[in-house]
Amino acid sequence: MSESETKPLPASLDVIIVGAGFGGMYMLHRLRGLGLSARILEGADGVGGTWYWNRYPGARCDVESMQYSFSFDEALQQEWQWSERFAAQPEILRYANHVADRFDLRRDIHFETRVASARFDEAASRWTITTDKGQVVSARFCVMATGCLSAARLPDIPGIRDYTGETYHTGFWPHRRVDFAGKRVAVIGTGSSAIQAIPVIAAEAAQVTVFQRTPNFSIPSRNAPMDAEYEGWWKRDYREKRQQARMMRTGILYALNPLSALEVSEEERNAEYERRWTNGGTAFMGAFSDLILNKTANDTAAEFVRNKIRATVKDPATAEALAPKDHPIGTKRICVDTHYYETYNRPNVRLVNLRQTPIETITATGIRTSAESLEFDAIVFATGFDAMTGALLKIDFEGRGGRRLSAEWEHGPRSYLGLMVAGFPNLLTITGPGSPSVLSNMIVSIEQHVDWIAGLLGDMQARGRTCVEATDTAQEDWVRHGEEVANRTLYPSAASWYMGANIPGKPRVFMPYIGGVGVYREKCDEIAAGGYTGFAFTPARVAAAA
Ligand code: NA7
Repeated sequence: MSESETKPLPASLDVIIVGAGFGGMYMLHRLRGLGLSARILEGADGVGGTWYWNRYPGARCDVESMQYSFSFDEALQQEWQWSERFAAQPEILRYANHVADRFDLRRDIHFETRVASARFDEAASRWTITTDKGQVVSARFCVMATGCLSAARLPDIPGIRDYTGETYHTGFWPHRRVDFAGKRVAVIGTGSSAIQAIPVIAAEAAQVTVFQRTPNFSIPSRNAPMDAEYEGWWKRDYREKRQQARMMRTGILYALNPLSALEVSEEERNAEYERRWTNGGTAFMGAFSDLILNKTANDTAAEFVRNKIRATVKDPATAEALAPKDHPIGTKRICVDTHYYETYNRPNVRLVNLRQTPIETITATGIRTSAESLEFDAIVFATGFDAMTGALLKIDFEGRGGRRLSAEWEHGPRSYLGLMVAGFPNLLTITGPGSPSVLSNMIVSIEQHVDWIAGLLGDMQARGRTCVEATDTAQEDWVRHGEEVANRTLYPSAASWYMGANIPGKPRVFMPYIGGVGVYREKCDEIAAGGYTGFAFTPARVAAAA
């Protein structure tokens, strides 16, 4: 009998939180502090969210560990020790479990329980939530902590069900060691997950064949064991450094060069790129201030990386196929790797360029392209996620007056601040579409949203308010503002998952807010300080409690 089966779900609560990743866990902790009754419903049998599911070989965070961790508790951040500059999945999952234990969160988490539907009862101002096990719970608030990259997606390749060998998806990797020794392995996809997994699989398998549709830009991580001096530098004044990170564009503290790539000489420009390439990681994109704004500036960085690929990969045709040319660098999430390009120099690794020879079908024993039939013992799908909206739209939400979230978002997600959707009172989304979320250090954005939501709920409690809803006007203004800011950048020019472009039929809308984490935080704080402008409350006017 699982832990959840022994623990009855109360019929009525103040708050239901969906998801026990970092967002859900911190939300529960904050709500306890407000004296609200809350439970988390979680589909997995453990905490960790993304880091519970993405157990593929080589899975690692692309934000440095000193910054990819909670900042809300000084003792926690001082005591926890990361072993590497960029933490690997098992260590981050250990950290998630440590947080759950340290703050005694498990007693309020119902594992192996998924939400099937949620209906808002206007008369009672409450959500009725039904789980996949048929349990029904009534809650005043529903907080979605379902993650932005949690609805893993298998491609629509003909014959996919006919294959009789082993299959894996990087986003729901089995919870056991997968043994590739002596096997012929196909990897479909070349996004962040594939780029991390391929070098590790290639070191073990007999053969690895990578099926690439679109190449991505990847920067070496230069991962290394944690440097004690560097850790000490962070921990000496962790609070202040975290505060600085919160105000950065991406929620990551690193040196952003204020200069334009076009106002320095070619020599200076390349020296800056070289310095950042040598240091490793996504800070490469901070080399100049206009890399995501100006195509000519961007081209200089893109060509620098293409030349690095050409210098690394020995076979010129493979190097050229790996060098991205159809999107500006950084407009699809930049990848961070450990020996990715070098892996193509191994005799057991081969790249199949699907632009030249597309996959026709998956067969019982392998993959057939327009040029050849290949046999495999295992196929790894590194084919990504239905990003940002996928996990939310899996739940049948019915808001005020029978409004359905799937219908409201038919032409793309619309929200106010990525926190609430008009027509869906008392429903809050942590790092929802319309907030910086996937363009940021997720833990920084999670903490900001959770703190803001806790502030809102505390304020409502103090004023005796029972219901909050984003107004249609505030939502429309926010969506328009989000579009305007996105259109000032090069981002919308790429067919990325930020745009919904990886899912056939998904509306092409730039989903995250690109105005910057610091700017966004200030807006949210200003809105709260102004009495929550753009939100309507019931009762509408009440004095603050003394
Ligand atoms: P991504 O970045 O969405 O990558 C998915 C990859 O799979 C990408 O290279 C796709 O090529 C490829 N793909 C998808 N469908 C197909 C089909 N049908 N045929 C061939 N190739 C296909 O997902 P990841 O898991 O790597 O990373 C997601 C995020 O997680 C990442 O940004 C980090 O934030 C963590 P395409 O580009 O569509 O041509």
